[in-house]
Amino acid sequence: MALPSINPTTTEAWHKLQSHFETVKHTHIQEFFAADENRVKDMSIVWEDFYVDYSKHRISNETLKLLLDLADEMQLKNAMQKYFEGDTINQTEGRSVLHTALRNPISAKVFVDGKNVMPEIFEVKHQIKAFSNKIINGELRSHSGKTFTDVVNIGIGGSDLGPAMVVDSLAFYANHLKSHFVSNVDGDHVNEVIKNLNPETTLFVIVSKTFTTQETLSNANTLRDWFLKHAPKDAVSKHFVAVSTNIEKVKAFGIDEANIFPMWNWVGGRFSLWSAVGLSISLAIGFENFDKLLLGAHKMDEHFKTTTFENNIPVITALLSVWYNNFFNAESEAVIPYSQYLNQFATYLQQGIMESNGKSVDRNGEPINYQTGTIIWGEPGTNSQHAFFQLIHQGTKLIPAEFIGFTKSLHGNQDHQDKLMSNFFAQTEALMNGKSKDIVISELKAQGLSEEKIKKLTPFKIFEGNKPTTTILIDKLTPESLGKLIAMYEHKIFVQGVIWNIFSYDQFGVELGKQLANTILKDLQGENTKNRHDESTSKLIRYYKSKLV
Ligand code: G6Q
Repeated sequence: MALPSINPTTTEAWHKLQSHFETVKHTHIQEFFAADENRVKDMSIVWEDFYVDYSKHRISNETLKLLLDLADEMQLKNAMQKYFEGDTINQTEGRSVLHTALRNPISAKVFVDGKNVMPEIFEVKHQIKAFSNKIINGELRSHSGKTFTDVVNIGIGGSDLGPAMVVDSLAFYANHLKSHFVSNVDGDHVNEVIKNLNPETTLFVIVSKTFTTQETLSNANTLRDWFLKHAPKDAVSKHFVAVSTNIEKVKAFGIDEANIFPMWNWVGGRFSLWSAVGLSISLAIGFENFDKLLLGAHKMDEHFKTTTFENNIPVITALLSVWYNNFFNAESEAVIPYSQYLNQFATYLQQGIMESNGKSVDRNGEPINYQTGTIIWGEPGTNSQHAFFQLIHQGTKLIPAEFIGFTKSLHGNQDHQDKLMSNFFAQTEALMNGKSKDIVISELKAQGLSEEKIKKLTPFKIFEGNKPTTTILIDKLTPESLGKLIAMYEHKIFVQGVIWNIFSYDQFGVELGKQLANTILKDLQGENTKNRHDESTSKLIRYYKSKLV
């Protein structure tokens, strides 16, 4: 059954939010604090090992109430039920959206077309477990009898970003296998990776839901050709495995059926790391850790499903984002993890968030007259403080930011950890409070500057403050807590899609790129096509070809 189609701007809550916005848009967060001594208590959520403080936002209790009313009017509760129960909420592709089922316990029952899918999910999980255990402990060996040393994940988009981010984020838990990721069709990518590989001890995992993706198949072919220069033909079956829904195409590539890890079309690419797409994760950190990642995500699913909206982390973070996007007209959001391990986290989120909610047609197929998908970006602190923080502090744009930190460091160097976290706390404090003219002047006076110099410098040294941030403080970066964090963002995406009345689970914009490149490839590779391009493109193609001769 489909989700209802309601234009959010026609709801009562939206109208009230609009007039409420006019009354609070200039209020400083400090004024909200001054007016409410319970603010931190009321605007923070403690759940398991997560502490989420959203008090440093440009909201009052009234704002929050109206945003929650908006969620009710948009029938969020009902939509959530449809999401978890496998209704065809990906309506434009006629599919359920069931990445949540992948992290369910075996006792759960989830039906797709009248069939409980939990048994097959667990069958594949056992296959992942058995295979990764055997590769890690050396039971499964290379064609020449050696233990594997390296694993290459060949995939792109959803078949690359999730596993690559998790493997990187959980490097602390990694075993002896070295992980590599080849994604770009740029041949320099695959060739750089090849430089570090020994064909005799390398396992290749081809990940492609459709097994038709140009980038992945080109890279897989190049790696197989390279491999076969060093090994006999029948060695392919020992060194190449695949994750796909397209069993026939995988077999045609030369991979044994026993080496195929199935997935399902009710798992969207960008939400697929919990399926066999996560095989590279299981190989890198062991199945037990992979399972803990899934457990963490499942706990977040339960939190999302069962917690009242006012204490519900994905619901609150999504509504705050709607508040800035649709009322303050903020264009982007920053995600700043204070952990070097989460170096790829924002890049990973960019796909999930921007591919899902970058839509301009509503669920009736009508053009939308309000803003949808936010632009998401970020880099780890403290590095980013020395890069783009200037613009967040003193630029002209409003950029709400989510700060993610961990109370314990993994290697246990407390001096570094205290320094890291003092920056973490200091930044959100400074973004909120800014620095007033009086303080700037007294600081400059203390430095002994002349009256004239002080007058000149003061405007540049003032920080307006009033920059909103959410602080997400987690005990420790573990497979389980990372699973919770990723699932939190998955549900945030879902909630925003419901509020914006869009279909979050298709990606026709991505598919367009796949078609266009195939057409131009024929022109580049000399086929005498009758393809017509605009003047600019035709000239660019001619120029490119002229340089090749
Ligand atoms: C994700 C998208 C997209 C997809 C890639 C790879 O939601 O659909 O990023 O994951 O295009 O597709 P294949 O797995 O089919 O190769």
